[in-house]
Amino acid sequence: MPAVGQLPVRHDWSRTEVRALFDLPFPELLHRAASVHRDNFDPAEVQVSTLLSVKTGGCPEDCAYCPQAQRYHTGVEAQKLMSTEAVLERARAAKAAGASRFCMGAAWRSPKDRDIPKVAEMIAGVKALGLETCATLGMLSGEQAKSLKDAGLDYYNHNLDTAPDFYNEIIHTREFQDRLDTLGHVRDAGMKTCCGGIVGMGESREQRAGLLQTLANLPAHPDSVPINRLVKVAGTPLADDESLAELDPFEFVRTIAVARLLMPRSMVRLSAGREQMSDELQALCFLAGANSIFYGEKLLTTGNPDTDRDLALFERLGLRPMQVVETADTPGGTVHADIIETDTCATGTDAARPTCAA
Ligand code: SAM
Ligand code: DTB
Ligand code: SF4
Repeated sequence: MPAVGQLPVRHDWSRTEVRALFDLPFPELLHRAASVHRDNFDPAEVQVSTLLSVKTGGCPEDCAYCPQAQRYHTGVEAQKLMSTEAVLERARAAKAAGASRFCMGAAWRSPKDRDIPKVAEMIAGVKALGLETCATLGMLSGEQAKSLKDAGLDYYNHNLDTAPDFYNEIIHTREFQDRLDTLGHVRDAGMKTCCGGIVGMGESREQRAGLLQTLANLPAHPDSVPINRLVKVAGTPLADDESLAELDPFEFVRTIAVARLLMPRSMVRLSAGREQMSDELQALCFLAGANSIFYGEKLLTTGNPDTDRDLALFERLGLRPMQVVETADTPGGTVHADIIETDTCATGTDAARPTCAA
């Protein structure tokens, strides 16, 4: 069992402090992040999630990166909500392939109340297979969050996406505050939060620092922090913007490292964009503290590395998938074998425990 982290979990990071971490010499930043990573986790373990789009395309929102927004012409074919049996078939296959968490995504601004029983049935079915459950369905009301929790939902993914002061460049159909409100409903319902953002959308380093600062200063650190590198899909405004420069790969690694330093006990997920990354870049991300990936040949609508490539990468790097175990202390839930002592620190109710709080 790795030692419990020596650094206290803080929720009061200033922008100047976060920016100073970003500005460290690269070797120094990586050394610090790798040290904090091993203080809190076994650095050879990577949590493996599989993603399935259970309702694709036709979304009314205007997120400038998203291939599923109806208003952009991206070639994504809209599909209605899948049947529970079809979802369970995919979940069984994901489990057989070694995934420990199954995440269901829907291209909704927010679910309608009449959608909730259907999604609840899927969640209960996936849970019964012994997988951790995660969903990302857009904005939720407090009542909807409670219903999903009652159905057995472990994690809810809802991203801040970018810094508060860059947000209006990217999304106009909902406010930053709406996202914070949904995260509050998810925490209040007792679910774990999965919340991160996208980099490479033309934001500055200062704004990347702003995104991570906002995540780390939430009332509880997100249990999972997906860091997505923009996947440019033709037809979306960001892909069609010829003036948008590629993000320097080392800047992406810096973002992972700073996320690890600010949120030492969270799972930091190397999320969208892996298909376009070299093995060496991914290895640097694991060194910088990433310890979770999406596994399987598709994300929601875009590609992900072939499973063979991922298995070979794990083999070459000596990494192994993190196991989950059922425990009596987590009724209806699963806990990562190696993070039982630290995991609850990141949840709202336990954030005040002496070992968790600043
Ligand atoms: N509609 C729901 C919502 O927006 O919360 C759930 C699905 S949405 C596709 C989930 C997340 O995927 C977004 O918040 C964004 O961070 C990420 N995402 C979508 N398109 C992406 C892209 N082209 N590149 C990187 N990340 C992307
Ligand atoms: C997250 O932060 N990244 C995932 C998951 N949460 C739902 C989604 C990435 C989507 C990439 C574009 C696509 O495949 O449509
Ligand atoms: Fe819709 Fe979610 Fe895509 Fe935004 S990110 S357009 S809300 S599916």
